[in-house]
Amino acid sequence: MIIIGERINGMFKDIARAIKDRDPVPVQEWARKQEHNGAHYLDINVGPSSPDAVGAMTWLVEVAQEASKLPLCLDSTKYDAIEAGLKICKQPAMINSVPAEMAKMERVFAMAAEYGAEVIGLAMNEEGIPKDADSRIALAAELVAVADGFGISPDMLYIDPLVLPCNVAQDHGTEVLRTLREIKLISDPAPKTVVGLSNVSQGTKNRELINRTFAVMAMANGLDAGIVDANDDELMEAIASARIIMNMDIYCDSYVDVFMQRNR
Ligand code: THG
Repeated sequence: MIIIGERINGMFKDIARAIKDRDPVPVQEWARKQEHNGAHYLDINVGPSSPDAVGAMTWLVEVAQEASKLPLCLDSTKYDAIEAGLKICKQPAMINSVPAEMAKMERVFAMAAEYGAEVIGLAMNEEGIPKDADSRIALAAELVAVADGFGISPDMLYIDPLVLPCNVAQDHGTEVLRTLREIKLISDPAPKTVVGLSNVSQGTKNRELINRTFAVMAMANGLDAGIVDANDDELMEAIASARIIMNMDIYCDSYVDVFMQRNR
C-alpha cells in the first residue's frame, strides 16, 4: 500500500501555529519523522483556518521539500493554492482532490495534465456523499471518463470512496469496502484507490485499533493507497503483515522487523 503521511495538516494545532508564525521546525520534524517511518508521500494541507491559502501552501511546500525528498500530495479545496504548490514541487505531485463536479474536474484535470500530476478523485458531487456503493461507483466512472478527455489515464487517478467516522455513519463501512472492490471493474487499466484512513475513527475510543482493523480490511478489498498516521507503528506493522498474507512481499520469519527497518 502506498503510504501518504497525514501529519502536515493545519488541522493539527502545532502545524496551524507553525503556518501562522512561519516556523519551519514542526513541519520539517514531521516531514522527516514520516519519511523515516515509511511514508511514500507527504500530504500537505494548510488547514481550515488559513486566511491566505496560496501563501501558506507555497511556504509549506518549500519547507517540507527542504527536509524530505518525498513527493507531495497537495491537499486543498482551493485550486489556486494547489497550482501554486505544483509550480514549485521538485517531483511529480498528487493533487488532493477533486469531486465529480464538471467545472472543478475541468480545472483540476487541466492542471494535472500540465504538471504531470496524479489526481485523487472523490466519490461525491454537488449533492454530497452517496451512501450506497453503486452511486459511489457511478461517480468514479464520471471521474474516469472526464479525466480520459484530458489525456489522463485511469491509473493516474486515485478514487477516494470517502470514509466517514464509524460512530456517525456505521452503515457506510460495508458500502466503502464494496466500492473499493468494484471500482477495479470500471475500466482497463483500472483506477487506483485511496482513503483518508483516520477519518474512520474520528471521535471514537481506541482510534488506533479501529484504524488498523479498517486498513487491513480495505487492503483485502483492493485498496492501493492511504492517507494515514505513518508514525503509528502498530498500524504500519499491520499493513506489512497484510502485504505478506496477500502475497505482495516475500515471507521470512522476521518479515515485519525487516520491513520496519528497511523503511527507516
Ligand atoms: N480523503 C482525502 N484527503 C483527506 C481526507 C480524506 N485529507 C484530510 C483527511 N481526510 C486525512 N487526514 C487526516 C488528518 C488528521 C485526522 C484525520 C484525517 C485526525 N485528526 C485529529 C482529529 O480530528 O481528531 C486531530 C487531532 C488534533 O487536533 O491533534 O483524526 O478522507 N482525499
